[in-house]
Amino acid sequence: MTLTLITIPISHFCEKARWALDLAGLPFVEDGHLPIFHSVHTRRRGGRSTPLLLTPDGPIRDSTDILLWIDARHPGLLYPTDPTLRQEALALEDRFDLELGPHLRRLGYFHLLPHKRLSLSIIAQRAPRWEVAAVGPMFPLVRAIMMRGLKITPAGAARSTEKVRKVFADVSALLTSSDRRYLVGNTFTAADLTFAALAAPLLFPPEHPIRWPAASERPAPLAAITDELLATPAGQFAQRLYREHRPRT
Ligand SMILES: N[C@@H](CCC(=O)N[C@@H](CS)C(=O)NCC(=O)O)C(=O)O
Repeated sequence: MTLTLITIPISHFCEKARWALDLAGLPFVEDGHLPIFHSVHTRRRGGRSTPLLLTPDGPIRDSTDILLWIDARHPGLLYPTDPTLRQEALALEDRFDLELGPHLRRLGYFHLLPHKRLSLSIIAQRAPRWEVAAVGPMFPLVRAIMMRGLKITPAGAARSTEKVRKVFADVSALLTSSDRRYLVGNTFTAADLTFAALAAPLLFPPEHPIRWPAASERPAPLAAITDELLATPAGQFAQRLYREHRPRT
């Protein structure tokens, strides 16, 4: 079975799918592209956003659907087999997809995109050489399209900061109120994987497949948010999940 995962490699939704494929031990080829450039490839394959998984059953267009497709082949790997716990894991995953993913992305790009060299050092990883060569001179245009598409404004970033803080506070409360090691039941599930993968671009876990800029290169406001989130039980939890559950690619 040949699997291809079309990604924007820095995308945290792509990391969610990539982590799940790695966890299942399913071999796949990552076809990574720069933002904007990705759409030629996703549209050609019947999709739009990334991740897009090309399987013998057809394209799978959403990260949660990709995890469910993997789970159908490896029952119990990502979702508990107990129906109540399974629903709990799916509900948390949905919440993180809606309330953490887009807001953390807006916040991260808000702090990153003003810095061209730093931005390129992150978003150009795992992309084809010609795209990397082309994006240099086009960067102001790419940045403007991304800022408009993702509604990246100071007011939007401030709202997104509060949304991210709220999710971290809720996850911290869930973990500490019942002294849990995982969010659902007592095993690692899609809920844990989703939280850690979607939080990663602000926490910079070293086990992540992207090579992060050194702490000294990170813009000060970004570093301050990272420090704040890492000091929470939820931030520590995400770091532990990367250490203990993220297979090396
Ligand atoms: N609900 C989707 C969200 C995926 C998503 O937002 N992907 C972004 C990258 S983080 C993307 O590809 N955006 C570009 C586009 O939509 O064309 C999923 O879980 O897969």
